[in-house]
Amino acid sequence: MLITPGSLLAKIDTPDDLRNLDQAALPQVCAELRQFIIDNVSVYGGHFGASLGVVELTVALHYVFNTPDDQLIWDVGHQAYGHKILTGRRDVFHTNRFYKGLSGFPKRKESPYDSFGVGHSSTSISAALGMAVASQLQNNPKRHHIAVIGDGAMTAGLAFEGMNHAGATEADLLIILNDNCMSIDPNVGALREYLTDITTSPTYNKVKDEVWNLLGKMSNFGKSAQEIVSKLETGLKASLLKQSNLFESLHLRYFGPIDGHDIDHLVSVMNDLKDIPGPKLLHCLTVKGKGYGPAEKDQTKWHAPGLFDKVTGEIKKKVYATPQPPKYQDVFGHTLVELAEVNEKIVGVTPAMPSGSSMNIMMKAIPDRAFDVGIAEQHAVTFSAGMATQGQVVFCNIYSTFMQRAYDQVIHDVCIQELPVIFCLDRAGFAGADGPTHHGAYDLAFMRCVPNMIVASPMNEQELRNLMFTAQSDIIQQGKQAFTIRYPRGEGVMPNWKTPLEAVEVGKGRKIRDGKGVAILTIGPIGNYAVKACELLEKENIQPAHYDMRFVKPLDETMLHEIFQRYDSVLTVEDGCLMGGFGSAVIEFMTDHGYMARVKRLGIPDAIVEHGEQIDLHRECGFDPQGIADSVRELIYTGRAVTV
Ligand SMILES: Cc1ncc(C[n+]2csc(CCOP(=O)(O)OP(=O)(O)O)c2C)c(N)n1
Repeated sequence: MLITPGSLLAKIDTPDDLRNLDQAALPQVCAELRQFIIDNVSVYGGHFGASLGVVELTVALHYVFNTPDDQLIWDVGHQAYGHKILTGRRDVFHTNRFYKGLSGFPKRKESPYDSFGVGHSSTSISAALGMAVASQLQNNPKRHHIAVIGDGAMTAGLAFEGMNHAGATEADLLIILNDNCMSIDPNVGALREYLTDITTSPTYNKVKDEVWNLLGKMSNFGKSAQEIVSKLETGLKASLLKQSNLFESLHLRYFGPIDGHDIDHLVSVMNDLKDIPGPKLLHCLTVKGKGYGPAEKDQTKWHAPGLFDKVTGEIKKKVYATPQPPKYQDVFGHTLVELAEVNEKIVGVTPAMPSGSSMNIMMKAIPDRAFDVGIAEQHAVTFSAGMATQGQVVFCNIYSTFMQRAYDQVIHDVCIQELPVIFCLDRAGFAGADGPTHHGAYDLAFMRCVPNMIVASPMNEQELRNLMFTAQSDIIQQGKQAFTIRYPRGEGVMPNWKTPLEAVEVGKGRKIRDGKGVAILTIGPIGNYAVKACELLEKENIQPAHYDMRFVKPLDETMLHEIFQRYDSVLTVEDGCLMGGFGSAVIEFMTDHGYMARVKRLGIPDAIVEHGEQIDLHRECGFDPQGIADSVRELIYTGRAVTV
């Protein structure tokens, strides 16, 4: 479906075209940009509310600053659709997030206007500061560096590390705080309260307006006048405004709050700020979903709503004639409550993903034992460790990709101290349309090498429930090991998933089927592809055995002895990186025990795999059902494996 831009937007091929427009035309540009985003996302999907909320900011930034020479860095990048559309990607925007299409996030390879690749939050300040300091070193004092960061992303330690450093420099850095009171779910924590205080304080706002007017008047009078105003402003703020202390105490000059939807004001303020040296922060108030009623009303739902009818606001859901399997995240959420109702020591922790992880089910059912700690993965892990020292049974749910941030905490705060924290890693394996920043490719490799860590992955819903049941059991909790359970994004395979809870023996795999010649060893839900592959091969009278190993650590050594004694060809399959992952573990076992089988490993190669539907990416890497079947055939026909 062809989406036609409005008449002004149709002529903006680069920000230069935007900058050639009269400022009076900008409200129309904003309206057309907003409409173009609505038209596109309703039909092609993607993130939604965040981009609508920064339409005016986006237009103002490209209008005032000389991009791409001036460096503009979007934090997270899920709000950068307007930026992409204004920077030469309007006519291919319908490919956004599709296989081989535009990335859903800024990406350096995609455009010179994407100064920094993003996806994970809270990197913008550090990256922009790095650029600003490099500009100083390279004697380029005219270049501006702008980080646009949401109030959600601002809660992360990394953002504060960046500000702490920035405040001790003279770097030309402008931080735009895009404050909409939302993360994906409502933003949490003391910073949120603080920002609300600043925003609503009448004293502060009156003084701020006076200072601003003065600054505007004086800016025509040259540098010394500006310096006087600047001193006056700082003095006023310091003496009168307790609320401004947070940013200013970090030596960032604080401006705002201003209405982030008033395009004229934004342009004039940004023009003023261009001439103010050093690190500074502009606090803009915006509404997530601005301009699209349903998205303004239910901001969490409209963060990434899927396809919808833009006229009625109805989100389109596929309708099925028969009951469908649930999402793994929902099995997690409901099972956690089921367990927590019996085991009072259970608590849940999520870093800013209540809806995404379905921790919100426990937050609703047992609010005092479920914690959203903000975008703070490192804190989430150490906070969990702290609770575990006191005997709480902690389910810390973190997306596999975001767990990368908290690796040191896993080692230093959990495993070295022998604390039995339970890590549930959602979105393990290929994340799909979110792409390489979000793929959960590495967790098997980085978790299995840490001592005092059990690593498991369920092949279906029942297995997930049983692993969770096992992890919270006294025998595991009285042990000295953390317990990682990784599962993917999306639906499982069991419409009737509410099976009775049963303990699983740690380090025990499951034989799915006996076979001849080749044994397929899988870990996690990718095992269901192997089941399909076996069905395909059956028609050719090829009958590989299939084992769901269930644990990457400890491996089921009894089962592996049986496998290497019976089969001379082994195929391992994992939805994770090949280097150091499950297949590597199997090969280590083989050499450690003197076996000499032919082993082929399927998984994610040592390369950045881009975005697309999960199945497209599995196919690309050769471990979709067809790819698995092909590998079995290869082992059969080119190897020593014998079928009878
Ligand atoms: C390290 C990390 N943790 C979690 C996420 C998931 N995530 C994506 S957007 C988002 C909310 C960001 O809130 P904010 O910065 O305020 O932007 P808004 O969506 O409100 O515009 C979260 C938690 C992420 N991208 N990176």
